[in-house]
Amino acid sequence: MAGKPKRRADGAPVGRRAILGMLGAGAAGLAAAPCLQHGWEDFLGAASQVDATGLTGLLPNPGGFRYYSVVGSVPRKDETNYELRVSGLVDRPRIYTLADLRAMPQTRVVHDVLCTDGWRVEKTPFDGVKLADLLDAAGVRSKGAAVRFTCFDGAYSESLTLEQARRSDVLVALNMQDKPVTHEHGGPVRLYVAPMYFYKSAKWLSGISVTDKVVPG
Ligand SMILES: Nc1nc2c(c(=O)[nH]1)N[C@H]1C(S)=C(S)[C@@H](COP(=O)(O)O)O[C@H]1N2
Ligand SMILES: [Mo]
Repeated sequence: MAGKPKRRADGAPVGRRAILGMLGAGAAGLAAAPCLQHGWEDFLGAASQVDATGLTGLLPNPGGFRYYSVVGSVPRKDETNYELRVSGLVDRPRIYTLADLRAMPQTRVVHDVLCTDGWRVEKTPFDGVKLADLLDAAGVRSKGAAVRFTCFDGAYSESLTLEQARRSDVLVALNMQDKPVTHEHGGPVRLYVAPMYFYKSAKWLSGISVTDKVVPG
């Protein structure tokens, strides 16, 4: 991971650590250095191991969050053009608008946000639709075992097992800190996977596809 950045067939870098804007090249190199274990773990316990240098505390850290994107510019979407496509191994594929999502029952999850780079934002509220509700509405077929998420940045993807995806603290989030998710934070709709490191919480969410196995992001 500290070696050559991976590239897609079209030449676009796919590394998730392209930290744009706020971090200079030196700071980005520092942030990219550790290759940490990702996964389903007690990240509160793991947090103390993440920032061994203490240097990340010196980096710009507005509101505790850092801006991440693997691409330089991301189109802006709002209620006029946002779409979320639920597809794959389901009986009832569907495209949701922002209004559709807002009309569904909303769930609030408050948890600490933790990035593998060592920063944390305590007790951050997110509100949105439970991913489980969207999966139930779609009718997951018996071969479905995992869920893949794609983004309208055109590059980032992530995935969960179906079991992880069905947890009640996994949201298709419309609000973050009691305001609509901003473009910078992946709005109008981002995934929020409360029990896992924040890299799982795909920003600019545009696709949810049920697959027969986990497709690594
Ligand atoms: N589409 C997309 N989603 C993404 C990322 C990204 O680069 N692109 N980075 C991930 C990582 S590593 C983190 S820590 C969080 C950062 O979210 P923020 O920019 O709102 O702080 O988004 C996650 N989701
Ligand atoms: Mo992250």
